[in-house]
Amino acid sequence: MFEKVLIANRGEIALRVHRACQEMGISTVAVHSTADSDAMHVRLANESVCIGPAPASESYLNIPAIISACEITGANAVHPGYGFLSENARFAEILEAHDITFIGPKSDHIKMMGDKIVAKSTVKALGIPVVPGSDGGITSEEQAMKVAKEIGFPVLFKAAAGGGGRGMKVAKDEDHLLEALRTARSEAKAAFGDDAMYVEKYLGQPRHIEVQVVADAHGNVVHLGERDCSLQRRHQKVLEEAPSPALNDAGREKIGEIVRRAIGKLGYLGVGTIEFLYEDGEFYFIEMNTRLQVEHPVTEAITGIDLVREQIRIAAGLEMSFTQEEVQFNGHAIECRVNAENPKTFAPSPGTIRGFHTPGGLGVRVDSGVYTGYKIPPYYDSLIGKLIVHGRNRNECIMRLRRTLNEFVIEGVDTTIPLFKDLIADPDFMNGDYHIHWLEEFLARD
Ligand code: MV4
Repeated sequence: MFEKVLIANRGEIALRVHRACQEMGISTVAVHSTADSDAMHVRLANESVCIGPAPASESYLNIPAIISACEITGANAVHPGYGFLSENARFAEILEAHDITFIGPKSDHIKMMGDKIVAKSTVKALGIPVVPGSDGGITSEEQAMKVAKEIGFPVLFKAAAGGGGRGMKVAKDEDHLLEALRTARSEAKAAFGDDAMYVEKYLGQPRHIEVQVVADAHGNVVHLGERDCSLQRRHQKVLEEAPSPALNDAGREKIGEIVRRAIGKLGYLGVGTIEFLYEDGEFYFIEMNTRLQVEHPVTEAITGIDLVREQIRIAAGLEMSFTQEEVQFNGHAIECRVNAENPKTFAPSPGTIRGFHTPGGLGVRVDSGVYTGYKIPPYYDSLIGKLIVHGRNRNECIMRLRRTLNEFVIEGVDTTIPLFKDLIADPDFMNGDYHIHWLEEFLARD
């Protein structure tokens, strides 16, 4: 097992990784920018290294500085958290070249899933259902028109280098196809320097359901069920829950086993998430994430499995600590992403936290890197913390969530807590009756 792990991240996820390491007897190294000298992840870690100035491009994304921090401290492995360098194949390769273990999948798989066209054709060949569309990329405007007519309008153009909603355009009919394709292409070129595109049937009101997998180097592959992440605003997830209100045990078992078989054939290593759109009882693959995700705690809550611990075990060459047969899904969990933002306008609200009291009690988890007196810097994302609530069933979970939102005190900055109080009181939410556009419609109501 590793003696020392460097955590190449900040905020709540850096604390999350530190906690798993401590429980495994592993010493931790925090890295931080000059803006984060007083951050909790720096205080908690066994050692810390300043890796650069405030902008992430010069600190948390600064590969040479992070490699130097490993060499200075003698760290044997790096956990990248989410965001920043977590899906950077080159970072994983450079670490390996320095005999430092990247706690994550093989760089080939990161690269493969980073190209959405390659990802889609790869998983399709492994038996995962995909959205009907161009098999591979668009080769000409004529071919794009031919495919669109075959699958039927509306269609959606997507960038191979995209993800997270950038470089996408809907064409509602034949007359708008070329305009959509050309606009999507130029946006992709500007955003990613790569204008490779593919086209899919546009699904109008699907849910976003993702399946968690874990695979080790000994041939064990397990699925940990799904998370429903349909409640998003501008491609940012706001609230996630597990299990999905839209799925029953048979549906879960079916998609879980399809994913499990595919991931086994792929020879994937570590934790991963296969994202689907779900409409009219059918799953359609959209993307695979090769990292630990922000919303992983809802899966931990209903399975009792520590995903970061498993990541570290697997990276060290050990077997994962459970089998598919041992996985039991227990009750219901909901996560709220509490951001330092105005709950109506979503304007960022950085500043000093003057008062901070987290809720507690049975089935309550708060993952946060802030404290009273902490100054939220303006340079990074606005996540203050995640409130994760577990109950024996969805109704108990929602009642507990309401109770904990009322207990949560954060003074000095605006937060999205009031939004969650409104959201969970809505009858559609209570009934689990929502889709990927529902939250934006809810927010547009007066
Ligand atoms: C789609 C879609 C409808 N039809 N694909 C948006 C981000 C990217 N990861 C995939 N996305 C979508 N792909 C087809 N064929 C609608 C979306 C989409 C979306 C997906 C998941 C969660 C929120 C979303 C919000 C808007 C659009």
